Amino acid sequence: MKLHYKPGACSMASHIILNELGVAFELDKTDTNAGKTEAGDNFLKISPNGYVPALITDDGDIITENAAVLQYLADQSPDAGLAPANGTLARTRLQEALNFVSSELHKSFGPFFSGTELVGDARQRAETRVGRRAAYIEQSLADGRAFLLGDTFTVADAYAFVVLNWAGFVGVSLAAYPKTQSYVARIAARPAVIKAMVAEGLMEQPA
Ligand SMILES: N[C@@H](CCC(=O)N[C@@H](CS)C(=O)NCC(=O)O)C(=O)O
Repeated sequence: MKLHYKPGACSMASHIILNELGVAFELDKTDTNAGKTEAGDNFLKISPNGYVPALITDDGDIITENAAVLQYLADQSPDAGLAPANGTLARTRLQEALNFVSSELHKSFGPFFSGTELVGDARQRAETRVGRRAAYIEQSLADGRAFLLGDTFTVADAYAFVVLNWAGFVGVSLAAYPKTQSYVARIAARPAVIKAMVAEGLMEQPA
């Protein structure tokens, strides 16, 4: 398998899951602005929307969209328990969480990455919107559960972690959401996460 990624982008969720699964894979650092892959291919021919993640399976099929890539990866190794079985209510809950992370939490960070400096009222509005989405995560963790679906880490947690981790990067405080902060720290400590962050150049290898 090959994962097209950009350092620190949402594609890191799939990178984390590939590490969690311990399967063989290649990485291709992709320049979405230039539309070029590290190997020199035209990325728009691989992913017509021009964004990561794009996963190329061992059979050469191309899968895009975080929610689809993450579930595909989890389904390759069902014994790893990174997604509940298809057809169950628990799987629907996973899809509910993945869709929330994708269309609500992830997109709430859009204004911070628009390429235009975010100041004044526009920044305030964007911060408020991130805060609303973080508040929902906080509420989801209110019963003391360790992860979004309960006490088991799933692909939705990898995706939520990557997006929540952007808060520090763009200078948005999550201090009002202590359970969410602990949740982020808990996931950040996973060896698969550290490995992905080191490989993407986001942190040094811990001693
Ligand atoms: N709907 C897509 C969105 C993916 C997305 O927003 N990818 C960003 C990185 S987090 C990207 O590649 N942006 C570059 C671009 O749009 O040129 C998904 O869920 O996979």
